[in-house]
Amino acid sequence: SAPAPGAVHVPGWLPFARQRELVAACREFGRGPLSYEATVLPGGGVMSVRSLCLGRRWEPYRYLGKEESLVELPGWLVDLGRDALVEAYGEHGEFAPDTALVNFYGDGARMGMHQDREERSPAPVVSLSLGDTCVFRLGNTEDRGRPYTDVELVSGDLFVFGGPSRFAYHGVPKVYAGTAAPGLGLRGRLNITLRETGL
Ligand code: MD3
Ligand code: FE
Repeated sequence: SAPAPGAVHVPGWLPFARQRELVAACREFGRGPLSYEATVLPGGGVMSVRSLCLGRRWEPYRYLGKEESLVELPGWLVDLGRDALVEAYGEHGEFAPDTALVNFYGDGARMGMHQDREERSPAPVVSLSLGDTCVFRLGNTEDRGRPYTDVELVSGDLFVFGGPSRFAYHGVPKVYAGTAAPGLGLRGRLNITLRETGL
């Protein structure tokens, strides 16, 4: 479905076996030189979400130079991002993601309303959800308030944010703890976003 212009939600896009593989891969990503870390906000607050970045490295509010990339973005994840765009728009339009941000939501974790403006490319953002179901809030491009649309994101769902939705405020106000399928191998929620930094 298309909850806003340029935004496409594809419930259940990832087969369960693929979800399990992605969960295992996200666990492995955290065993190498990188780990899932909380981001400190400009005002000193600490985010409840813990994040890890593959490929072009992101640190709070900016991307670093390529030479500082600690773990390459795997080719299979680039391919999955391109497949996602074909699913959402019928073509990938030369989508060439160079970074993946993986967010882990443990007990009580949430993400406040924000815009993603560090990327220098107009390319869409691909989002894959795994584990616990959450409420995802897609707002407007003006401010954090109304109008916004609340959408439940379930494990295996694909969401693509292109066109006008690319610079919309968005957040995750609620995660429903314990809703992940028992066989998935995950307690909590993971979200993988694939992006072009344009750097
Ligand atoms: C809409 N992550 O990492 S994914 C983020 O579920 C982020 O972890 C949320 O917001 C999560 O920045 C939401 C969906 C998402 C990602 C990027 C967007 C939605 C977006 C960029 C523009 C508009
Ligand atoms: Fe975001």
